[in-house]
Amino acid sequence: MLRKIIIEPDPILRKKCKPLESVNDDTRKLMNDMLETMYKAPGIGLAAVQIGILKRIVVIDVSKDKEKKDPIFLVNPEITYRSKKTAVYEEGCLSLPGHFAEIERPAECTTKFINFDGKEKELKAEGLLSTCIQHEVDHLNGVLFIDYLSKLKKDMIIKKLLKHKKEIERIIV
Ligand code: GNR
Ligand code: NI
Repeated sequence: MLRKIIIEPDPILRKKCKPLESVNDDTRKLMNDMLETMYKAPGIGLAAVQIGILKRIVVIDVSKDKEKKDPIFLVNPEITYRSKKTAVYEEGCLSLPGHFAEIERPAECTTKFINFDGKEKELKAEGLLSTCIQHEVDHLNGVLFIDYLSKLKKDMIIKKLLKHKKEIERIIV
């Protein structure tokens, strides 16, 4: 089932998400909905909070080939290692449509998480996957990439998004 993606500014995106006690069929159903919503957008990652569910769940697929899907499901992800070396990527966010910025983060990270089958796993990542994992874990803590920009740039983006939201509201109502 396709879900609606929440756009900034929205207080939901600033909430801290709750860890899951277990992975059951409802969790798996939700993860499949998240994946469908992410592919349709299209995006390379999605946190549950972006569809209004305050749980620590993330889906990611950074595979280039659209034919060969390679989804990753992360429940209760915890970054256990961050490299000193950093990398800069041009980041986008499905909750900040039309806005992009270069963000510097640790180049490599290791993440402990529970997978689709409910098993505990660890994943060492570099490149775009590493950046994406850090971007998604930020979502679970109510953090967006614009929080790393100057107040001026951040406020400008929020203002534009708010204007865009109000215009859409005006058309619908
Ligand atoms: O689709 C997305 N692209 C992206 C590009 C660079 C760094 C992070 C991302 S994640 C983003 C989808 C999204 O908003 N995930 O929360
Ligand atoms: Ni995002």
